[in-house]
Amino acid sequence: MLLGRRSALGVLAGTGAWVIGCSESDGGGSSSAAPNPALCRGIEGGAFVRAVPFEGEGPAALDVATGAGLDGRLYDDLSTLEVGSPTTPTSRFYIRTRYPDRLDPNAPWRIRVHGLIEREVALTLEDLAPSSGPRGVHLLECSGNGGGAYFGMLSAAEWDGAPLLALLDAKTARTGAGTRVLVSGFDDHSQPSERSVPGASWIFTLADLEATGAFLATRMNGEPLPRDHGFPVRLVVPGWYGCTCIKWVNEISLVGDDAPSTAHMREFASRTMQSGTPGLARDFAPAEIDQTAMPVRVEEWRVGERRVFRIIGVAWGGKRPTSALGLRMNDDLPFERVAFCAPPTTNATWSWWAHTFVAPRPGLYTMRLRVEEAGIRTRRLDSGFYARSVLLASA
Ligand SMILES: Nc1nc2c(c(=O)[nH]1)N[C@H]1C(S)=C(S)[C@@H](COP(=O)(O)O)O[C@H]1N2
Ligand SMILES: [Mo]
Repeated sequence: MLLGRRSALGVLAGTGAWVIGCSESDGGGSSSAAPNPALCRGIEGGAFVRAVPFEGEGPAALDVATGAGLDGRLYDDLSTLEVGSPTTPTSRFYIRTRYPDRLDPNAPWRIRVHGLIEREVALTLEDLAPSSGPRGVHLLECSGNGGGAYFGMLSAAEWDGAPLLALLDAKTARTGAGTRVLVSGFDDHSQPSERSVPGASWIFTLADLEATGAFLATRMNGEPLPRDHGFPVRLVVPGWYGCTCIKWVNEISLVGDDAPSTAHMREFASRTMQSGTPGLARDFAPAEIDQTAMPVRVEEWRVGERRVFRIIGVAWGGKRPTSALGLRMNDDLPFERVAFCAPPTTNATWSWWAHTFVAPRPGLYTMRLRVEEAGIRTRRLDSGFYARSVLLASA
């Protein structure tokens, strides 16, 4: 069987062309790598030497919450996540904006629903309860993610919540002109922000809410939503950037086709790959996360007499699972297919992959990935956004 026990050399030979000193994979997408769960556990017959740090990233504290209000952050350390895990432990889930100090966690929560509906209503948490249930694992990524924080604004959790569109349909009667849904969250902080505009809100079409299955979340990884993640209720829009996942949701308004975009949408226009900064909500494209991938950990191993690197990474975003992922260890080297730890079956969270590499020369290597399957949009990946560099010694 393909994935059965093999010698260390056999495992390596199956994952790259270095053994014969020339490239078999021409990057044209012809070669395919079978899933390789063994390589995701380690290099059989090899000895782990050290983790190799990424060059030109940080500095940033990882896995600890820092700052307050709109500038409060927690960057998660993707390099120490358990390989293969679909979720991030809640205590390490990234935070972008911390619990507003002007909110009272003990006050009863109400969501004001108004606008182009027949009668304004206030939703309580009790109103959400009947339609709340497990919504599965979904990842969040901040559209402002980047190397300054080791790309640690990417996390995944298992959520419970109530689908938003069905809730609105059950609790309100829309007028014909009410075609879009504005979701806003509490965003009043006593600390002035150095980087962000206060006020978080996004406008969705009814079709967006339907297609994504957007839901009002009240639980995360089996526990009530932590304060910093939107307690008591936040929006989760599966497949869209985190800036659309409004926390501390306190207002929903039915608006029309002529609704202006919000200040929050405009703040995030370029980061969600809009063309320009549209003044109308209807000129915003869905803030979808395209299929992408990056290495999260590079390890040095000793295999017999050789120095071998193991690259571990994740692939996420997009709408249909693909395992056609090519990695180029540097711009002067060919793309080679990476092996997934398990065949990717969902785009709701990341999939793990691994690869081995023997460096032909010592020095800096800049790793880039590409999707080698037609019809999959990869704008941010192809822009070089997720390229990461390491200093490697030769064999
Ligand atoms: N009320 C409010 N909601 C918000 C924000 C905010 O600043 N205020 N930030 C948004 C952004 S930019 C991101 S990436 C996500 C982050 O959610 P998390 O902190 O739970 O990871 O929340 C979104 N919801
Ligand atoms: Mo964000």
